[in-house]
Amino acid sequence: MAKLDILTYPDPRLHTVAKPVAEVDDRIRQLVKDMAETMYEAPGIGLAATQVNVHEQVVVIDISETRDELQVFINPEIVWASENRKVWEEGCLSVPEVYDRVERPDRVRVRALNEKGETFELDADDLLAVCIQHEMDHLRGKVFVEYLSPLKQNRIKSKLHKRERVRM
Ligand code: GNR
Ligand code: NI
Repeated sequence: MAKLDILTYPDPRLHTVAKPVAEVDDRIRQLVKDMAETMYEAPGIGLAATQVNVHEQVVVIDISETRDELQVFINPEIVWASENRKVWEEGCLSVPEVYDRVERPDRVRVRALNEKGETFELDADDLLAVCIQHEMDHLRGKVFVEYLSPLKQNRIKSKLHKRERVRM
């Protein structure tokens, strides 16, 4: 097991588009373990491979209070999204200390592969729906702050550059 380094916005590597996983093999299962360890230690409720500079379509999520309900999504696709949208206050491990409101479909149906390479479908609402969409954005090279106004994005960039300089 290994804890991985998380890229910080505005690192250009966060805008890389992830490739589909060709085969769910031991290499991918090790990546899933390392990503889970990294997410739990951070701590966060989700992590996309993009954030640890691996550009393949792998996501881990655990929204449980007890932190023992790991969900793995390989090559996830949204097969249905509700017309109804909802605003949620989002944060991101790649954008430390920034929280802001993002509007997204409030329910989604996702199709993905599990760690065994089997296809499954899942209906998600509330926090799980938000988290899956947030992680799938990472795989497309999109960070949640890109939904905010250009003014806010510039403020966040300068705040994180300053933070970098003092090595917080
Ligand atoms: O830990 C996380 N919390 C969170 C809160 C609201 C909406 C989305 C998230 S995901 C985030 C972890 C992360 O950055 N995943 O990419
Ligand atoms: Ni994130």
